[in-house]
Amino acid sequence: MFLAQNLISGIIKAVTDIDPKDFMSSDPPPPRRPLNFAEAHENDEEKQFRKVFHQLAGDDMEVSPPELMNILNRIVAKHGGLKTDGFSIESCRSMVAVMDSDSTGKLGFHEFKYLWNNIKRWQGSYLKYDADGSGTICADELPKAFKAAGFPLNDQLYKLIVRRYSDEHGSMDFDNFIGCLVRLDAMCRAFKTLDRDNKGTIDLDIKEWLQLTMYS
Ligand SMILES: [Ca+2]
Ligand SMILES: [Ca+2]
Ligand SMILES: [Ca+2]
Repeated sequence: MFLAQNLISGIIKAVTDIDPKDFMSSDPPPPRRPLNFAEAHENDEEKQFRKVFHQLAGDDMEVSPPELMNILNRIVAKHGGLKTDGFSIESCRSMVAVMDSDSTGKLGFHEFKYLWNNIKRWQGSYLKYDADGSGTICADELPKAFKAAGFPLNDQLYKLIVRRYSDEHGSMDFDNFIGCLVRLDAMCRAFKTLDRDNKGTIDLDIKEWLQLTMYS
């Protein structure tokens, strides 16, 4: 109990000087629409993306965690500037969980497109802020890269993120960078949704807390 209190007051201390209004978490994917309606209103770019999506997702038209792992690892293998030991199934399960707005256990077209656009954007920050060209984001490159990605945190949170997502030398490789930002983005989005009166605080009971943390 004492330990838990310590941990919680530590977390609260770490986050009090942060204003959630500063976070640019992206808007949630739009609700699922009837397929015919959705397809009839798509522009060329979306139609093109839907074709690619069908190939990646297979006949169920949903991307499962192993499918996501396969897709991401094929892409990073082709890209020399991104150091990574590959996306793990665990990190792909987590990404699917936090993006799965309609609780199917997989990513549908809009959920996937949303994730995809974010990964593309964050890949840009990764390459831009890898100042020494090491292929990884070191601890001193991290604040700039995260700020550019839309998340101005404080020193304590950056340290905590390095402890959780970087290697023993403080370097974060590409799969960890993306895994971390997908989660950070989703958690900020969840916070904003729950903070209905926009006061910067949320009120959760144990059931809501577990629903949020256990499927993530
Ligand atoms: Ca599938
Ligand atoms: Ca889904
Ligand atoms: Ca670097």
